[in-house]
Amino acid sequence: LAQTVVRELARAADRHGGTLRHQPARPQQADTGTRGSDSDSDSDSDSDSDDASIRAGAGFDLVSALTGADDLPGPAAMVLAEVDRRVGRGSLGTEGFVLARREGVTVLLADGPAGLLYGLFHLVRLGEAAFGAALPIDVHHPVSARRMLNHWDNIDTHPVMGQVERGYSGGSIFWRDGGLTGDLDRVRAYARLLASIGVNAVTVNNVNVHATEAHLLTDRLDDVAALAGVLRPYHVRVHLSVNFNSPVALGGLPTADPLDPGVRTWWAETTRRVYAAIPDFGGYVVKADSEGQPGPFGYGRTHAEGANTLAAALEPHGGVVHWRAFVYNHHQDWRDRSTDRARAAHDHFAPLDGHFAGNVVLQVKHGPIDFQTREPVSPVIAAMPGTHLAVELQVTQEYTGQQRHVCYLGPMWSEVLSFTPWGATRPTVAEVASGAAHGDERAEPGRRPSGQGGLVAVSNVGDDPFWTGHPLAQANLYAFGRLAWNPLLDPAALLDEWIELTFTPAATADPDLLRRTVHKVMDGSWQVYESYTAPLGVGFMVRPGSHYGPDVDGYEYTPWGTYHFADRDGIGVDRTRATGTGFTGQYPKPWSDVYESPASCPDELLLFFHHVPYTHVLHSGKTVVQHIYDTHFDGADRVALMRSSWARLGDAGLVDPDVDARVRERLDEQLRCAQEWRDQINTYFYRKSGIPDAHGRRIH
Ligand code: BDP
Repeated sequence: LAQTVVRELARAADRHGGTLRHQPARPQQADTGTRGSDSDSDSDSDSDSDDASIRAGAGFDLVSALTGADDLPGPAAMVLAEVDRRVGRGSLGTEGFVLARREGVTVLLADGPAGLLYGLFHLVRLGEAAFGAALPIDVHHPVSARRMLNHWDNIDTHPVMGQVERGYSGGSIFWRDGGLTGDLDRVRAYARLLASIGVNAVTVNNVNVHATEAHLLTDRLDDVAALAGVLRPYHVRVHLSVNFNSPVALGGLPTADPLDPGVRTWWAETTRRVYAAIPDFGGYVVKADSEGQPGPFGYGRTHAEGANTLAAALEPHGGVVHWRAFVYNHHQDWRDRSTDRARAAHDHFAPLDGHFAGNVVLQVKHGPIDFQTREPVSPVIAAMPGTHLAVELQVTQEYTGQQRHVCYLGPMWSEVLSFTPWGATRPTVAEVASGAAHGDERAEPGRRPSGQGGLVAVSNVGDDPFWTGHPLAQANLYAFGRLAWNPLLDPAALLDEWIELTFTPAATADPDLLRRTVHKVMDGSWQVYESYTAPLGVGFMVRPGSHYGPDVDGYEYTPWGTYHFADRDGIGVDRTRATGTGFTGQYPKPWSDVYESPASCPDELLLFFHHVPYTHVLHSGKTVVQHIYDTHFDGADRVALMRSSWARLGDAGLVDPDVDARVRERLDEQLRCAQEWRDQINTYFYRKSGIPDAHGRRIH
């Protein structure tokens, strides 16, 4: 890792025309307010560094100590150094760093190499500002300890799902031709990319663990170790998705009952071998009793009993189990309006709060259903104060345009992370996920994270030359990493960062044109996508299986639990306590009351919580059906504008021709598809309701 830091530093210095002088790590005294009193314990110090101290916040004299030090190997534009690792108030933590610029020298300090690495990428983000005027002391810590990507990659190509389940960026970046990829350089480049956005953990296989991939845990472990070796220098730990039935499938045991002593021994032994091969292995991710995956229910056990068995195997090695809360009945009777998929995760997991081991992290999708364009925040997030919790987002755009549509998700995630489940101003979802809401430390930028939990996202990267299929979908990966580091960051500002780092500025009469146009195309693209797809939070209406393009009734009479209940009189799912499924009762106040009444329910979630007549008047003043017509006409028109804005950029030669060609091709498809959505949705609701468009537009 240290070598990586030096290499990255050289690149950063190069990029900004700076001179690089590497200051070798030297023990440094952490100032805990008793400066000097215990400095003798660091007697291996080889310099006059006793003068140097670090105090986050007030008083910081290391910069002057270093710039004035005579042991520097010559004049320096930048100095990086490790301070000692003693924990105490004001210490930086494994991943934190502090940055300042004084007297022409940029100084970056961290407690260890990971912090230096993150600090270097921060310097790259700052660009020339890092080497210009003086910079005040700026302390950075990630808010969440674990910032993880889940790759839904298979080694083999699945007959229906392809190689990457819900992947829209070509094949897997890790696996090819039935084995480990031969292109480890690309994995290395990916690791670097992940480090640059602060991601520090990945799973390298699908949560649906098929037969071949199950063997990564045992006889194909060498491949995982090889990947871990490539990711390690970039401070990215490898985790594995494992199959709950592994003791039977791989171990030949007669059962996978988590309370069976033989099963427990099998997990302990298998895990010991994993750590022998990969000492910094992160842990397991488990999808159990979900969509056909085996789980503890098969043995009459609870999910806490299941998770704790795997946790016990990992515990001696410092590993964690990410146990997914995505558990629901996918064989539902669609005629039964009282069964509600939205309720399932809370029904299963809330009673288990407090029963999970300390190294279990319950991984909860941000919404109660399944990564729809608009959902309320999952009530599970507020229901588990005694459980470590990670919030799961979907960077891969399964339900948001499959990387053929521009849909910048930063604003959606920012909304989710800043949502306050108890109504008061604090804590936020981000604080619950970091562990701070229920721990003793607040999760704020500038303080070290305390919990096991964090933020997880399903990756959108594959072996595509643009990494993410749609070149503009890279911004989603970027925003995820940055928000996982600091959820308070502004998504529009993140887009600025990404634009600055991604596009090479061209000499033009209007140097800001590129930035302005990319903002114009992307800023509101989530709302645009929402406006031409399923209305007012009702969700789905997508083609079954592929989940791309419109099919209003595609899931309506299926067992999957995703219905809109449109009939001649109205639409929406009644999830109230008074007359519906009672789902609103899973929220604490005030949300349980806010969502219970159509009068207080936010418009954008109305049909998620209520079944209303087409003539119901929204807070906006429009009827539901007129809202549907208006948003669908408007959404398709806005895509046409996005397309012409982008074309002007390409015509002016402001983007690389390959990128331009790919984005144009995708915008053509987005426009075609948005019009298809518009026409099907509008026609469907016109025919159901018999209510014409108030503006006389043509609807069939
Ligand atoms: C759904 C996807 C499915 C995943 C599942 C999951 O359609 O492919 O396996 O989520 O999260 O959205 O496990």
